[in-house]
Amino acid sequence: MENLVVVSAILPIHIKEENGTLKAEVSPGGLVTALKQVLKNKKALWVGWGGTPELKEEIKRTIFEAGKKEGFLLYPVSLTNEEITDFFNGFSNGIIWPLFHTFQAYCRFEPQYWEAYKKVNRKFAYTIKDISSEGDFIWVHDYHFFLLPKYIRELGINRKIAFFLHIPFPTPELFFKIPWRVEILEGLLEYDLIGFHTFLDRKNFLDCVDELVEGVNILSREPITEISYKGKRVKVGVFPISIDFELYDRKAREIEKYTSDKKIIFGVDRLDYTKGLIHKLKAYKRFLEKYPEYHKRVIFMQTVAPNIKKLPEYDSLKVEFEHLVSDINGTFGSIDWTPVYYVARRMKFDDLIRFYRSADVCWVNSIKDGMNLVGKEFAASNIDETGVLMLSEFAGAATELYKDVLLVNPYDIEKTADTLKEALELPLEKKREYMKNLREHIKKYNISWWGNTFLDAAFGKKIEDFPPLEEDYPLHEIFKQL
Ligand code: GDG
Repeated sequence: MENLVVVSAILPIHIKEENGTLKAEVSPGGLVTALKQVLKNKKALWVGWGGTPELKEEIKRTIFEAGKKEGFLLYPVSLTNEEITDFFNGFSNGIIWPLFHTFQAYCRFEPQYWEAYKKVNRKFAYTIKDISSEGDFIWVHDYHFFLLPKYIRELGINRKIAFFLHIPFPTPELFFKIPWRVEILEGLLEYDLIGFHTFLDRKNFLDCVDELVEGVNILSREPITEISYKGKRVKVGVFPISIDFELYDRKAREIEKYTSDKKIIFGVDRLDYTKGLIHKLKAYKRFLEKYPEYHKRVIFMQTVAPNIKKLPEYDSLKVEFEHLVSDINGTFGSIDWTPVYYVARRMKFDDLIRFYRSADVCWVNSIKDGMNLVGKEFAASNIDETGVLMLSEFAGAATELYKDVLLVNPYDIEKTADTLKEALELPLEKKREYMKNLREHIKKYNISWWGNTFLDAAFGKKIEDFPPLEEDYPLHEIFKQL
């Protein structure tokens, strides 16, 4: 039997300890949103960090049971406190995440981070060896695992291994700063397929490979590029990720619209400097200064979901963001009007859909973003087709949706303020035309399209080829150990 084994740094459900008790929590972020929709009720084994340093039997079982309830087979890997600090917060989120999102100044190129990165990639390689069998397909996700296929191969395991990068790939100028740049590229080239969101990401990757790796031959062939390297062929493709259109559309039809005498501007982001939250507030403030006729006529609702990454940049971002919110509310607000409604917690899914459905403008202001699913979710939920998507040029989604959105450059505060006004005043026929086009596009190129296109290129398979997760599914050897 050929199984699908999925690897991501964090499982979709992780354990959190609160006042001495263990709680299973849904992990935030786009990777989980997307993969949950592809893998739900599929007999795929999902491997990742379980959220705690120790993996006692009780924790393993809690994760396993919580996963099964949601329709997933989850296999937690433990990380020591040192690995959480150096691999997760250090190399992955203190070097790769900022650099690949053009925040070079936030990078801390510490050699011990690199050592931890190698160690944890090796640890995952051993896990894959233990839990997979010949003929299984291994699907690895994101920037935490550039070296994983190399270590899997070193263990003598010859499985098909494919990789998808959920974040952008930087230009050579940025990538070359990494002291371990060649090892990273050589590690990546051990995958059978490498997938990116956009053609620009793929181009940047190929440019870096071309400059830095000896003995590669890039054979340009569309739609999938092939590289010959060490006697084998590596495929490199573009697979723009998407959402479960039907889920958002259906949910929106079940939920009552939020009515208000004010226009609703809506934003929902994880607390992350890449999302352009500070620039967004500055542009909103400028809008209120320039266009006082909108005072008391708009509500700006911004949800900022907490980030699992524990780094000083996120603490200072939160402080700066909250300072700006109070500055705007203190400057322009009155007893009957709060200009910014700030939600500092994860919104319930139903509330999220309600705001997507009701918003006049949904505002995605990323400084840099691999894709960004928020705009796509908004369009799928905006069933009345009256909302406008204001989208940063620097989100991968812009390369796909640019014709039917109002594009903004988040650095251009003045123009973004004007574009917000334009969005609020867009004639109804134009709004309908844009939203209709967006919805048609996202309905066609949905998450199943993404999953199928990727799995087909990687393994010659479709999602449907993997059997469903049955209630009484006989547990794989690995689960018997739990
Ligand atoms: C990475 C890449 C790429 C957010 N707040 C709440 C909430 N969310 C959900 C959104 C959306 C997801 O989290 C965020 O996804 P994004 O795509 O916007 O961004 P990242 O988390 O940075 O994801 C990104 C993605 O991977 C997939 O490849 O698109 O570029 O950075 O689904 O709805 N959900 C709920 N409450 C919240 O408060 N329920």
